[in-house]
Amino acid sequence: MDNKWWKKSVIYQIYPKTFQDTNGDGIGDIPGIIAHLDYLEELGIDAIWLSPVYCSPQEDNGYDISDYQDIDPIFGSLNDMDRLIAEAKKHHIRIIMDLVLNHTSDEHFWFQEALKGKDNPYHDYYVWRDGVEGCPPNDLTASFGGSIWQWVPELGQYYMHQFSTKQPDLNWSNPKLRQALYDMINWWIDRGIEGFRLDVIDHVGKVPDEKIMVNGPKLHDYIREMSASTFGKAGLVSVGETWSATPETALLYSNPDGSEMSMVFQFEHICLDQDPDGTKWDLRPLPLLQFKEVMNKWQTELHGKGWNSLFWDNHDLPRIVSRWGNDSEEYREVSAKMLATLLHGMEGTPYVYQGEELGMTNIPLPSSIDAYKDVETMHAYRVLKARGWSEEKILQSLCAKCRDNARTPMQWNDGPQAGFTTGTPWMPVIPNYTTINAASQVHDEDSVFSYYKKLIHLRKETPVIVDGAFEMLLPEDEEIFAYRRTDDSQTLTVICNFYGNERRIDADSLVPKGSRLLLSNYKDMEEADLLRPYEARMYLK
Ligand code: TEU
Ligand code: CA
Repeated sequence: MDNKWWKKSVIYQIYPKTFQDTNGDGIGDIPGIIAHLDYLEELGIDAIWLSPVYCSPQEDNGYDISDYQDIDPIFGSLNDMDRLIAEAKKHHIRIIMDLVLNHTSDEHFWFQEALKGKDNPYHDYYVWRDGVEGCPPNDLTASFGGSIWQWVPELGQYYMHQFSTKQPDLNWSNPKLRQALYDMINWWIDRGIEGFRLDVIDHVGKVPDEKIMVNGPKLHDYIREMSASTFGKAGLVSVGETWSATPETALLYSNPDGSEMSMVFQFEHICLDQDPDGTKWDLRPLPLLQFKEVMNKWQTELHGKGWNSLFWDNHDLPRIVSRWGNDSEEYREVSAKMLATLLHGMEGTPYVYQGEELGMTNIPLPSSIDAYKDVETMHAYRVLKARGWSEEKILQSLCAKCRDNARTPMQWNDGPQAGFTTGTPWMPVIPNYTTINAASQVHDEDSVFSYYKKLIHLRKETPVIVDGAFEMLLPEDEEIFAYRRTDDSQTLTVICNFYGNERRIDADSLVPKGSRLLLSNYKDMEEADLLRPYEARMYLK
């Protein structure tokens, strides 16, 4: 096994806006992260992936950057960032920054200059097409609504934006733009940043004239050039966000020769609980057999030749316990632990999204759209209305899937505003903070927090979890997710009852003789052949 630190590590994602406010303005900030480094060290994570804290008009909560080399005053200052890097290091925690390189904010200096004229040196940093007003170059639509083409009357040109109109796409075919991005990345590396998450990196090689948005012909050349000029050269960790990834492309992205990135986030499993011909709002229950096939495929096809990332949640996704677990009072903890066991026994680098380690839930079904704030949610509301959906049906769908679910304040304690702020939080706290919060879990051995802590430690102590070969057990079973990991000296067996009913199994045939129970989400094993609701077990031999 090679000694890359991130192969034995767990990375924790922080969405700074809702992690911890320290000055009462209702918005989380960098000093708030520094204040919780003890908590994160206690959990045992090795690195923080920090969602964007750069200067931004916050159209898309920081994924619209107006200055890559400064911190938005709502989050603090560059000085605070330097302090975070230094303090985190004392806690043995590395800082991974989010790089949004496919687009900037329209308020970025480069775009402001680009608007000044076709011969401005920054004009070609963005994607422009001449056209006739009212006739965009093609009919492609943007993620957050409307055409990807926005008319600028002063220039008689359209600029391209795959997300909101306030997020103009950068033109990666311009080598000057690419170099400017690499210089910026190196400036952060010099400040002590130890890794990067690359937002929608599979989009940067777009060829709009051929309607190619992802996996453009130059994509891998660009990534290799960037890596060789920046994080790859420095030997840092890098993770690409790639909704289009297949195991085949992931083998390129995460080639162990280090020429591209360390790993990518793939979303095949994440898209299974939607109508395959529809959008994420067209709900369907998770098809367990298909889910098992997908996980099996990624585990086996990347083994030894690439590297997986493992995640349930991030700032764009609903909370896993509400999604594929059971967030009722009775089963919330046990199902959150089951899902954690299922994921943390696999090969790859696990990511924990803030609050996941507490079993934080989705926002309860709201009575009106006013409960939500996200630009994607607002767009979806208009689209679904136009489809003729009832208010009730729309809200149910948004409740299940919208990104706001992940963006409520972190639940620190049962005091006012869950301890997140002394002011009014920019996003309301979920009322269940009185029972689901960090303060009540950190010292409770049976809490979801303590369970995550154990899983994180197990990865460090158990080589087979890091790089053992994966084998799916009971592939045809419609209720149980079970698998085995093996290397030369160890065998790990993971058995999870995915649902809330009891199930009989033949433990002897699944668990090798001489194995011991490493971890379980139930206190006492009553009967080896009986799995209780959401029961999860991890055995080691
Ligand atoms: O997300 C990529 C992306 O395509 C999302 O819009 C995704 O499809 C959606 O959230 C799922 O419904 C990244 C960031 O993670 C996201 O927060 C940004 O809004 C987006 O890029 C634009 O930068
Ligand atoms: Ca604040």
